[in-house]
Amino acid sequence: MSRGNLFSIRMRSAKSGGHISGAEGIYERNDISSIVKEYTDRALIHDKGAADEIRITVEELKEKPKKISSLPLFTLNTRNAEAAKKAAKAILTSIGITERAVEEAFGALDVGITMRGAMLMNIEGVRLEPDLLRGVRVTRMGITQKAATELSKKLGRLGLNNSAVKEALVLASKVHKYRMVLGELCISDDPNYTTGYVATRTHGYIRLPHIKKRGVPFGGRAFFITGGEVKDLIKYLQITPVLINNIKPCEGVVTLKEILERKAHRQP
Ligand code: WAQ
Ligand code: MG
Repeated sequence: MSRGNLFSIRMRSAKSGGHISGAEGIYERNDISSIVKEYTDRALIHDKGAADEIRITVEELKEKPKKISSLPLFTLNTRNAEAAKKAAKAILTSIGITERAVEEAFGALDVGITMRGAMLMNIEGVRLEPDLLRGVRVTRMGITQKAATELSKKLGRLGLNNSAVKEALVLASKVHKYRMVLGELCISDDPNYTTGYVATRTHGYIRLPHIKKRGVPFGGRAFFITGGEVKDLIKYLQITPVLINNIKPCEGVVTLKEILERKAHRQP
């Protein structure tokens, strides 16, 4: 990325007041108009229907973005929601998150209310976000053009080069850079997108196919967090600009056993 000030560009679209889609990134001034067009087009053509309201924010960053690597990506061959939940539980409990907390998260993602942001849960499953209806939105993250090209290439080999995967990986990579965050569970709110993921710093970003049944119009995110200042965490998630400039390996299908064992090798 060349010098000059960078901009956070964010889009949110709605239809009859309900959320349709969102997208965001960090870009150079020269790219603003083409990105605004791309985001607008995306909002107008969506599985959930065409938006009747599109909000786009273009905001110059006052702070230089922190440059980080993406999490390594893996896929499990979970065949149904039950298998996906079992795998999520095995991975998240292996780093000290309680089974109860994982159950709480799945329960909250299944009540049919879609929050704008993520839940924050301690390892016992107690909710810590100040606004329980809205949650905490992660914003001001992006990926450099060079890293985006690299990521597209790596995902393309796996047949996964789509914006859902890329954007979720960018978001998760920002989130898990912060030490207070131990794990994440994500289920898309898009009725046709049935693959979710769990992420941890040690295991990486692990895709869980069939985590929900096709047609379910809600989803959500939970960040499992450990002791520390929640206010500072929220500030980091919402305000601190982060740019992915290096891509870690993106692998094909692996077994749960491999994920759990590999973690052991990576531990210091
Ligand atoms: N910050 C916090 N929470 C968010 C954000 C954000 N920026 N954006 C979305 N959420 C929450 C919100 O509750 C949504 O309903 C929920 O997450 C799901 O968001 O590798 O598409 O944008 O194939 O629907 C996973 C990709 C795709 C898995 C996830 O999420 C893969 C996806 P969606
Ligand atoms: Mg969605």
